Amino acid sequence: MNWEVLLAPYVQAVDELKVKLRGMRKQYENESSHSPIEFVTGRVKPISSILEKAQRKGLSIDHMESKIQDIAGLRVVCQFVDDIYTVVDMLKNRKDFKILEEKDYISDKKDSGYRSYHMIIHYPVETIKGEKMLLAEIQIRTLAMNFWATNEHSLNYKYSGQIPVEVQSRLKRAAEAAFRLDEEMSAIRHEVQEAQKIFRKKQDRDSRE
Ligand code: 0O2
Repeated sequence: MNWEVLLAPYVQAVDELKVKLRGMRKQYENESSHSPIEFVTGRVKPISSILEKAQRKGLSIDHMESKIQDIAGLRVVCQFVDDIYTVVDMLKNRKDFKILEEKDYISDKKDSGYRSYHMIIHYPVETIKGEKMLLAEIQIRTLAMNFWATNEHSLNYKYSGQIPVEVQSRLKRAAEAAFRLDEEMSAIRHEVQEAQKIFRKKQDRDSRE
């Protein structure tokens, strides 16, 4: 298996999608309006994780590309929960990829406490051999959801998926706390946005002086 060849279109897809999603944020910035996108990250799944997932799902090498939907993974992090749905609507209106599946783990959180909105897309990549359609996953979540998921992911890695019960219940409490944090921030959203607008104007003035 030549991994470099197999993964090259995924590297290209992640690079292109990062530029496109970051471009959306930039356009909001240029218009001095609140961006529903705080930041965007992307990664190609490490080979060891692809193999581990293929083994866990009992997939042969031939079926990996069609069954592992997150070899190319993008993450859009937002300030407020409402921003997530604004981003979802914007992504639905785009013409450069097709949405195959949506999973709303926000209204329907996972047992672990995980919250996030997932979109599986069909994305065309131009290669020297023509167009290649591939799957990519876009995860959209708030800063609070991201903080929780990043920490839980590290703990899962540390404990090889067998997080001790005591730590698990703390994580569940932390997930609820993150959820309440999002709710409280949503309640003062307009105050926060106004303050950020004033602050941005001040920064613009300072940079011109
Ligand atoms: P990584 O290391 O982030 O790439 P599954 O069969 O459950 O593993 P599936 O069916 O492809 O995955 O889709 P699902 O459940 O929507 O999860 C896809 C990705 O969402 C995961 O990829 C994680 O990135 C994230 N995710 C899902 N559930 C959890 C969770 O409980 N905690 C955290 N921290 N992240 C989660 P990978 O391949 O598992 O991991």
